[in-house]
Amino acid sequence: MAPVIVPTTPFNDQKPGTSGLRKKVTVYSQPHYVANFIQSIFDVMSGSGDDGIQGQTVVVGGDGRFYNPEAIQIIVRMAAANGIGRLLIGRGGILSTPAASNVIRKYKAFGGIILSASHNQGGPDGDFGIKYNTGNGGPAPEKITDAIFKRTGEITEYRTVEAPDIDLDRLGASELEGMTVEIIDPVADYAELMESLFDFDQIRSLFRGGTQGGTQGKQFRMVFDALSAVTGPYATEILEKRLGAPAGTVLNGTPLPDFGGHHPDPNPVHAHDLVAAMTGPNPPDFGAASDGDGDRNMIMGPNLFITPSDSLALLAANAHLAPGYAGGLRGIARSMPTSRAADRVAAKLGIPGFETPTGWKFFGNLLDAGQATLCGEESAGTGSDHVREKDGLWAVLLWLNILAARNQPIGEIVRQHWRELGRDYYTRHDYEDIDTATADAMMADLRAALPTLPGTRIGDAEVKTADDFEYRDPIDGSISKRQGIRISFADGSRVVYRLSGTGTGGATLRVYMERYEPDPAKQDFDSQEALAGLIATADTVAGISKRTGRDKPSVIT
Ligand code: VG1
Ligand code: CO
Repeated sequence: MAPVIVPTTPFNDQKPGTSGLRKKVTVYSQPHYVANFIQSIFDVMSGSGDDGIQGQTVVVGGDGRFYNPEAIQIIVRMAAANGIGRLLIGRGGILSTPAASNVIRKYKAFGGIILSASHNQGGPDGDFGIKYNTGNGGPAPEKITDAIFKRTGEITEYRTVEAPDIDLDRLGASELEGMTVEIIDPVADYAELMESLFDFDQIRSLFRGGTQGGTQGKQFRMVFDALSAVTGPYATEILEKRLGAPAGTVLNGTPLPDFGGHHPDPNPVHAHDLVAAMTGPNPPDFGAASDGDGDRNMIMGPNLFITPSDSLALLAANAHLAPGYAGGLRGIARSMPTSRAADRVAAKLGIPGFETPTGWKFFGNLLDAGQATLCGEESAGTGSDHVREKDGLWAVLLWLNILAARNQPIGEIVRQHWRELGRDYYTRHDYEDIDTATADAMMADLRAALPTLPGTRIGDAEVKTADDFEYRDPIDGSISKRQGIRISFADGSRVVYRLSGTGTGGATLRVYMERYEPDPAKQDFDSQEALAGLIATADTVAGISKRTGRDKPSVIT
């Protein structure tokens, strides 16, 4: 049957942000909205001759949120009409973001379409998202997302076929208008990859009590909160089935289209079940959570929240204890607002440390070029060169491998690290859903003030440098401007301001604050207390409370 050509007109708001195009479900479910964006991806990737997407393998999967099945059926029909050779789809239309990255790489696919709005709320009034990943398994770089956006503004028609919905639940191959559709097990390939990186025997014996995980005389216990999102089946298979953790280790393990009404965002506010389990008189030895699409992680010890920035530094310092990293690391990359704890580890190991803009797409070139092995973001994203996305469960397994190998409680490992390299007190304050004009004006005024700030005093603090972060990719030379305002003070502390690029309502201002504390006697304070002075300074410099009328942030991590 010939493809059907459907006339359409452009939507003017299909500009991908930090990670794909995120919009409310009510926006995405408008007629032609998904189709226009998908056709724009296919048009941009069509190339000429052999270098285009036609005839190639493409991976499709999402985090299972509301509207996932409907969007996948639209994509399947359009892929057939656009001459895609083979689609690999996770069963039920589900693939975690890191699992999708792995499938793209393992099966040498041309690219992948990932459906997720990650940590954003789901459900009919929640958010949906679509992201294109290239053949390296990573999010498309800016030159491709810019081209896709340009195309969405010119589109006049899209191609589809008339065909019934395919059965997303039946494993195996079928054919649709000359295209092969293969439904694959979403967990199997990923679990195999994890087994190749970590010492599963050693972790198994940790759970069996063979080593004590530092909690002498009692069995090692952990909880993993999947937040009713995509990692539930992955965590249950790997932690409970393959590694022998007792049933019940995984909390909220069944993925729900609306995540049970919660934000699937692993931070101390939204991962409340995890925080409750890890707080109190007799908590488990180790706790973790992941986000909507499985690429983020949150790590806790007994009565201890480990910031993602510290987690990155500690994983880097100890990665050699896992078989996959026994040969050492090539380099460590962190996003600009992530604390400098990782840089101290890079310096100690004598390897390069890189500072990139926010968003995983900026790590791709460094990973592909073999210059960085571990990457991380303060927003609870950590990963390595095993895939080209951040990977929540991977981080949890690396931690488990380290705990099993060191046979020491996690709190002791963290404090020892601080004693040796110093502690970077760190916090992020988010002001969500503020008026867009107010947020833009605040950033514009900050930018305008940058040249005059160095040398001035704000309270006790003296500004040393102030700039708007500009990144030159060391591999392809591309330049990304206006990636966040950085203000450093004479005592080495730092404030960063940027606006979120993943929200769907109003603006979200993120303020990142950090201060280095080398003195072991001063490393055990609560971070909000330890940073109180800097928090006040950050408010004064930008006039946050005055301009927004908010007396406190919406979320503190
Ligand atoms: C946020 C985080 C960023 C992360 C991005 C996607 O972006 O800050 O570090 O890469 O989300 O993560 P923004 O622009 O809102 O600050 V995910 O897990 O939502 O794919
Ligand atoms: Co995510």
